Amino acid sequence: MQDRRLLSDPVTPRPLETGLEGFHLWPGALSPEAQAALLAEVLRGLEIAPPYRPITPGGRPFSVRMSNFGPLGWVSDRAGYRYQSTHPETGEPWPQIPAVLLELWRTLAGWPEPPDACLVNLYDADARMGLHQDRDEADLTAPVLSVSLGDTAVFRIGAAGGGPTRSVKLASGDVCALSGPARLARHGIDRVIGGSSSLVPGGGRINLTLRRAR
Ligand code: MD6
Ligand code: FE
Repeated sequence: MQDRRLLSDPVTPRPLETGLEGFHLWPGALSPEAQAALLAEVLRGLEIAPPYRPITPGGRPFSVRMSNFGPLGWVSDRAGYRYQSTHPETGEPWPQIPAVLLELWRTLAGWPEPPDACLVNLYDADARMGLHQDRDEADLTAPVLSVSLGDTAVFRIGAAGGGPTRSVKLASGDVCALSGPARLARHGIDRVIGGSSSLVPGGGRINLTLRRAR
């Protein structure tokens, strides 16, 4: 069991004000030691469930590579977006969600049930993620909690209904949540700032999003 001493001490009890109701940001929620421990667990999981490059339903490859942890994983292919219990290339079940992530969810998500899915996004310096909404989950009132490791990303977010977007940097160890009125916010990754962190061997960024898929 991971305990909260692995979180930065003290855990920021209240998130930074972001100006978008329901979008919460906890800069540096994970201490450098906790980031290194989590990264080691993530890399072990990725040996079981190797990162792969999905394609959009329209047939375009993502620039981000993906994998998943937990009972369910988010996948995209010609048939569409969905959650499934096995890796699309190996056919094997996804590995367990690392304990420190479950602890973060308990501490920060404000949701009674644990997550049943954790999407792992891997970015090299050229990868991006277009503006999207996370709406493939059964209960769209449950939050999505995001943990960033490695190079800093320029995250873009705007209200669900449209209008202006703003950009927020997500650095290694930062945690953010889309909840309440921001649960269906449009968001994406404009770019990754190569060389901004030395955490991930060989560089790059890993983002972990915890969800309630079912
Ligand atoms: C990323 N994040 O940070 C992409 N989704 O690489 C997301 O798509 C995301 O940060 C839902 C909630 C929070 C997120
Ligand atoms: Fe998302």
